[in-house]
Amino acid sequence: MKLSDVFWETEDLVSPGLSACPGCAAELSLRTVLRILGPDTILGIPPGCMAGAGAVGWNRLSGVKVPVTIPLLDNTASLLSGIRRYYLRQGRKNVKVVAFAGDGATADAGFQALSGAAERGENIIYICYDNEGYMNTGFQRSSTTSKGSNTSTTPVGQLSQGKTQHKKDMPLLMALHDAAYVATISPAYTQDFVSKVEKAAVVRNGLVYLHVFSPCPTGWHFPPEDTISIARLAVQTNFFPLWEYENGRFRQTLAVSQPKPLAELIRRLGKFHHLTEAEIADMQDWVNHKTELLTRLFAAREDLAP
Ligand SMILES: Cc1ncc(C[n+]2csc(CCOP(=O)(O)OP(=O)(O)O)c2C)c(N)n1
Ligand code: SF4
Repeated sequence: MKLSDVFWETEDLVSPGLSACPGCAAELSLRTVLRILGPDTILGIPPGCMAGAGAVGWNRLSGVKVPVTIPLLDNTASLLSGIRRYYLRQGRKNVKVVAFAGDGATADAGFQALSGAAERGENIIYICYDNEGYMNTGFQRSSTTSKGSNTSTTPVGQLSQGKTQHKKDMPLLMALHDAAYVATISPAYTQDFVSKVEKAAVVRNGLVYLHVFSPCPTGWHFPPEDTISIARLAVQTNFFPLWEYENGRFRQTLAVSQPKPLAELIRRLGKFHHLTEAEIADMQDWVNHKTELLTRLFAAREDLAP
């Protein structure tokens, strides 16, 4: 689908009037995803910003215009597996059963359910919007929060310089589950975004996992109008590389020929304002290491078994 068709020829299946913060990338991604998947979709949105912001509906006046349920924080993939099986039994294989879940619900609380669903090959589309923390309850750290982040559970002060662990690599973990289709997605690269969601919509041989980089102006402390440029910078610094995995193979979908220094991204986010040059250099080393690992996986694709 061409970009112009996505935004002019499809219905916005999310009403106006959600209470997400201005500049929220998660809301933008939810709207875009639903435009592509269309009305034959059932959503599961676990507790978190997108459920709390009213995507599940306020007074029958606002919310998403497709059926939506709120699973628990920790059972989204199991609940949706059951719903998908029901539709398959009814012979309605084109009904898309989709999770739209925060990183806490995905990488921490709901990881066991998601891992099990991927291993069983449940035919659901699981989308994680990664705003790097439990944002709806006051910016607590999650396992996908970046190292050094100032959060309410890793506060910066005399005894602490923010989170001490690096970010858990959820998309890579899901690829290593050999899920049917895995992709990283950025709201700043919309054509790439659209192609991947379109691909996800027709997968029938197992679980789809899409990991969306989701800048959060409120929790990361940057101006709301900067959301897309922050998302773009994350790709251009190789902090959030764009790739996909299917049939046992990794493929880079956007090559960054001259990556920008990670410091350019870090200096724009208030949650990192306390970081020293040495700490930024440590994060740059981590990004370089990750880039090298992925480069090897992209190169090895011809050698991997289908
Ligand atoms: C088992 C459990 N623990 C805690 C909560 C309280 N709670 C509701 S929303 C939320 C934050 C979820 O974070 P995340 O999944 O990252 O989504 P975000 O808020 O960032 O959109 C928490 C902790 C809960 N609903 N269930
Ligand atoms: S706290 Fe962040 S993720 Fe949550 S609604 Fe606001 S901008 Fe979006």
